[in-house]
Amino acid sequence: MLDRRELMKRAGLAALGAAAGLDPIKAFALDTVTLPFDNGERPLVKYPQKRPMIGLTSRPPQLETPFAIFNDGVITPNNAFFVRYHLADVPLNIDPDAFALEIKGKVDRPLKLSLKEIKKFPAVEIVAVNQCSGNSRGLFSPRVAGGQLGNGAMGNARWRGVPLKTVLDKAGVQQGAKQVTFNGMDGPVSDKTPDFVKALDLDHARDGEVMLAYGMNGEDLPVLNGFPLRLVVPGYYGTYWVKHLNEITVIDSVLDNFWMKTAYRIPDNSCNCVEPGTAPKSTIPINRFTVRSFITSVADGAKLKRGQTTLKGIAFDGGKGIKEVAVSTDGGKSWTPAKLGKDLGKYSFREWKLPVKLEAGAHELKVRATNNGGDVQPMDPSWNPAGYLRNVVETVRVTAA
Ligand SMILES: Nc1nc2c(c(=O)[nH]1)N[C@H]1C(S)=C(S)[C@@H](COP(=O)(O)O)O[C@H]1N2
Ligand SMILES: [Mo]
Repeated sequence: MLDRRELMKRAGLAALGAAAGLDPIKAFALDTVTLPFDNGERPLVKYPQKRPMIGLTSRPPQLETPFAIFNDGVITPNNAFFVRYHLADVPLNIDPDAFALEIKGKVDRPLKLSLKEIKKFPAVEIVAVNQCSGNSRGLFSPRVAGGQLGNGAMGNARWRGVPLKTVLDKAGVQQGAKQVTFNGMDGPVSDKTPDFVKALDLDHARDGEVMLAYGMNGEDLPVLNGFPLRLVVPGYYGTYWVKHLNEITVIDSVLDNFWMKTAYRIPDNSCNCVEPGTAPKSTIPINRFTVRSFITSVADGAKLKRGQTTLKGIAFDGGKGIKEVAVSTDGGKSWTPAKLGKDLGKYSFREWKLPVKLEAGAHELKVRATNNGGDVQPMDPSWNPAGYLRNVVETVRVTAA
């Protein structure tokens, strides 16, 4: 017998599948927004389980979070969380009862675990930011190829699941194993496109923090965020956070497919950057987030009442944790430390607030975060050919009257 809740859930999934046959951007375009770069006009689109989101592509669906949502709180609601896919064959009708996760390769006991079995392992929770490597790519100058994203390809959620280590230990990793690979249920529409498979080094995969997550902010994962199971790799760019994860393989080599060896690589030097317009001599796989901060309470171009106002925003980094956020209201000449909000862990967005006084006239507001490792956001943007790692100090121009 299916209970009412389960029936509703299945009806929702069926509706999602039906909607996938349409072109959601044409069918549900509500309005448009303009991101702050050339050709930045985007439709606001409505997908099942999502509120209106900034549409980048429809096949596969790629959705950005409207930036104002980051001012509502440090946890990004599931229905506003960004969506990124590479391959057009997105699995929208997964039956959770038939779902199974396979663990195979260089293990003593290959496993096939149902969702029920996975949920029987002791659960852990972690608040962590997921951010696409290409977040803010549209702001690069000179412009770079790839999805032209504003700042909304990031989000912060409380993930619930099982440490990957638990499952790897149960399978028994063999001597000589080097990496663990992750494959999800989505696939290419043509077999010329390589399937999306990512890898982590074995030590990283077994660090106890990398998680097989089935829960997000107290609910099941939304379909478009990887229902029923995804990898969560705290502090690391979203490319490793494989969705609809159903195949884990332990290998005794280093994965050299397109997604590891060609795509998602950064210059192999101390700044992970090159002279704009040039190519790096050598590259490494992208890894941890750079430190970033944003003002969320006022938008660029806003008109404010002169006098006292409280600025508010978020900061995060790749896992050292935020040490300080400083704010400038005079274009970077002088800086004042902001008050940090509640600490939800070193992988979470950290709220900051600062009361400031704005005289009548134009002001350049800037925000700059420093992490516990002493990494600080640069005043000038650095550049790399793929448009990754953007973390220049953000500027918001306002007028007070
Ligand atoms: N199965 C699958 N998982 C995937 C991808 C994908 O294309 N297929 N894209 C990755 C990339 S590049 C990002 S940024 C994150 C985005 O996660 P989200 O869509 O839940 O926001 O998913 C990752 N996991
Ligand atoms: Mo991504």
